[in-house]
Amino acid sequence: MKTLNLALVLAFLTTGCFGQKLPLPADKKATKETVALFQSLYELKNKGIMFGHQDDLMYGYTWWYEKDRSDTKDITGDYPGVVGFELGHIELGRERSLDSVSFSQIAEQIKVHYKRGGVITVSCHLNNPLTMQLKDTLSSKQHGTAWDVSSKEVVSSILPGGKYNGLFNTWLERLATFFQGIKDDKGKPIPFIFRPFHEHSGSFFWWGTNLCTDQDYSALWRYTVNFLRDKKNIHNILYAYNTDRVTSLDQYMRGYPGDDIIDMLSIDMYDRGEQFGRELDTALGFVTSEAASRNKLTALSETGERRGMDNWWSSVLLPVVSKYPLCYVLTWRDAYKTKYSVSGNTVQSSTDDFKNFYNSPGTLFLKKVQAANIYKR
Ligand code: BMA
Repeated sequence: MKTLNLALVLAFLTTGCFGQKLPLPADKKATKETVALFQSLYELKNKGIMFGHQDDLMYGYTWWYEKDRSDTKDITGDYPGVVGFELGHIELGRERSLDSVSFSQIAEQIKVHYKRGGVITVSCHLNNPLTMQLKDTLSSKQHGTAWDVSSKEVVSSILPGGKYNGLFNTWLERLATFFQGIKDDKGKPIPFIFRPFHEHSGSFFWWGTNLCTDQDYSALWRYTVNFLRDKKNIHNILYAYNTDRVTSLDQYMRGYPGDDIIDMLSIDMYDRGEQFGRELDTALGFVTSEAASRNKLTALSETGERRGMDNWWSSVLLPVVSKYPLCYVLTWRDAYKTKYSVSGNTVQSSTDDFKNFYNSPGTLFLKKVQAANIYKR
């Protein structure tokens, strides 16, 4: 009897309740805070959906790197629960990203957002390691960039045995060095979600579906994670698998690197027409149920309104996403004075609707995420 009681107490302590034991991240050596983040997000996805915004703390629609500023906060009085940061060009050893953001300021703001109790996600539009070595015969703007899809040999060329494997290792070293510097005040690694080689189902990046075989795409993922996790001993990363718009689970899973590599099944979908709501509904249906069967997290990791609607947040996005256990929805960057901004704040009515989204009981911005204390369990 005593043994049984002890077993029950232990079960309570490890699961936090008498329910099912919570799953763990793919990295068996994940740090305590990384495990806490994974498990908190796993639970939180059933309670509400976090709002995320790319580069929210770095610049906005009319400002550039101002202390504590955020377009989201300007409108709602609250920061996003999730902030996205972009590392493209770190591989080249540059000081600023492809969006002209300083990497040291990115590191600083990652720390700030972590200290506030928010979630960090990192994307990376890596240059094209193969074509950037070649002369640009057409002088195209995309030459040598992540968007350069002029060769189908890129992924195989950077895998072991490929001509540019050495170069790719150098790039991964640079990424690893940046990641190793992401620490809190006590010197502990800050956990974050990393979403490399994103939107695989599209063919607009050199790692896209039509640009490499599914086997090579999967090998690229495995090689990258093995490098960062096993070779460089980095254990504060949750890895997000990601596609662009897809219409079936088969299409979604093409090139999936495996449950021992991936922590989150995510999808990117922008609203470019009336069919968006239906398509998103279908896609989130199969992505979230697949994630549940594999004990993984889920997110709509990029989305945005592209039709000029002023009530998109409450009439299109919210009704669909609130049907599913998603950790977060993230809208892309408010590039300085561009057409699209987090709120559509060129249009007052859209800003008002963003406030409706903020005020919905189903959405979680930073204050609610802080209350959940996600890094401690
Ligand atoms: C894209 C665009 C680009 C940007 C890139 C990385 O979707 O916003 O202008 O350089 O993301 O942030």
